[in-house]
Amino acid sequence: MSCSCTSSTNTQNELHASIMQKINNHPCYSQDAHQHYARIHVAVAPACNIQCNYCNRKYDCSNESRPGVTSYKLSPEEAVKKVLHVGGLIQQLSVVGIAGPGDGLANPKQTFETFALLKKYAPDIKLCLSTNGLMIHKHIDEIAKYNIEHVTVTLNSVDESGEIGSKIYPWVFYEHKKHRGVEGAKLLLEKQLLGIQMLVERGILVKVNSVLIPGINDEHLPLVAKKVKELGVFIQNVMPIISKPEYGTKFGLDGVPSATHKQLMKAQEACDINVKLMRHCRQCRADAVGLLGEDRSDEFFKESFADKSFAELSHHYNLNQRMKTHENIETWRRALRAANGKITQEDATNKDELSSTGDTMLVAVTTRGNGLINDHFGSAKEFLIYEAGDKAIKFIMHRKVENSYCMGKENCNGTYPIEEIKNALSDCHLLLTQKIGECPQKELESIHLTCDESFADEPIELSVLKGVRKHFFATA
Ligand code: CLF
Ligand code: SF4
Repeated sequence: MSCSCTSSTNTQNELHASIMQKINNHPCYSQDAHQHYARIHVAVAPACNIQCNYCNRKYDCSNESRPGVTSYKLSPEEAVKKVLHVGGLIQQLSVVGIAGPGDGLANPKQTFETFALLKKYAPDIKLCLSTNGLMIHKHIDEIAKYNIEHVTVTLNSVDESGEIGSKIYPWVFYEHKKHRGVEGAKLLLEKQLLGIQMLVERGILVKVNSVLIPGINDEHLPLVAKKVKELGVFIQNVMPIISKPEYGTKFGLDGVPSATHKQLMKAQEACDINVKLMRHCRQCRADAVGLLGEDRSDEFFKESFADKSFAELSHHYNLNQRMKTHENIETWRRALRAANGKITQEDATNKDELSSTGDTMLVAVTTRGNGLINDHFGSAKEFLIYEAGDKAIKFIMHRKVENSYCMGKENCNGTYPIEEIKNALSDCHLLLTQKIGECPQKELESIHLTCDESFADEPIELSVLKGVRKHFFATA
């Protein structure tokens, strides 16, 4: 006979194990998985039922994408053919998401037809949906029926008065009527909270995306985080608004600027107390393909898969080979974990958990994936940023730059775009990279950034800890 507290511990352990199993190979829900597994978005959902002031319908849904890029639209059949085609070539592909270009649940027919076909032809792949949350309550049974284990809801405000929401959403279209201003914002919030509650009750893992809009909801986001925690949401992703007049959005035209790294770090710090945060989002497009840090969408033209038969594509998808590839990835991850040891403190909310002196540094890393420091400084277009002390480290964010330092022989005009990189890394103390030339190293030293290539091809996390100990704590 077992006592009740033992059985409740067992239930909790089982719940934890089932969640870990669900997120293990989802690159967005697991920070660790994003170095190893890829996702594909299929652009089957063109329409939307609300208007966000940071969105221009000419482009993709900026709740799960960056504005300024358009995707080609796909029918459900074409979408599934694309998944089979890509999944055969990029075997780390583990998730299919529907994230626009409009809202998945404003296009329920296309969305659920796609998921139904995926269940049939690609049964090993995870299904993921992103939505503004207005219509979840109407489709909750279909979401459960197709075993969609991951749903992202964009929640930018929980202000019941509708004041903050009305500055973000000029209108909401619901049951044949356009609801404007405060009325629309209140209606949207009511349906979002109801929808999230229903998803959580069904055991579906919910991620909340919150767009950080300085001057509008930045001070309010900790309250969103608090609500998100109360609702049992798995993870929150605070995404900085990307805003420029040329994107043609209301905010862009009104001169609202993009949120800065500093503003994002401040907002993350304020929300971190309440909820587990996703910090590795790449604000990818509605037809994104590949690992989160890379964009391979332009490699896959419609002509390469649309006219092929499902039989031919299923053969190419090769379930058995994919299974073996995923087993190999898991073997590699186990080895990597053993090498890195227990040095990350993703839940640390104060510096003492990272450092015996209370001092921490920011460390930038260049990588092409697989959990290693395996990218040259010259070719890096993004940097992983860790906060590190002598005891432990914590992943903070990634930072992208428009241009890598070296633009390749074809594009080289004798100039090197270092200023943008210096700005992106201005608050960092250490750069760990596979290789860096003397000239850029001198440039970076001018902003007090130490460069070290002695950890080339080594596991990232262990190297970050060893790196700060070597350079700043003298305990290596
Ligand atoms: Fe796509 Fe979104 Fe699923 Fe991921 S993205 S639908 S949960 S599979 Fe990921 Fe891209 Fe960020 Fe989205 S990095 S924008 S959080
Ligand atoms: Fe645009 Fe997405 Fe907002 Fe719809 S939900 S208006 S597609 S950002």
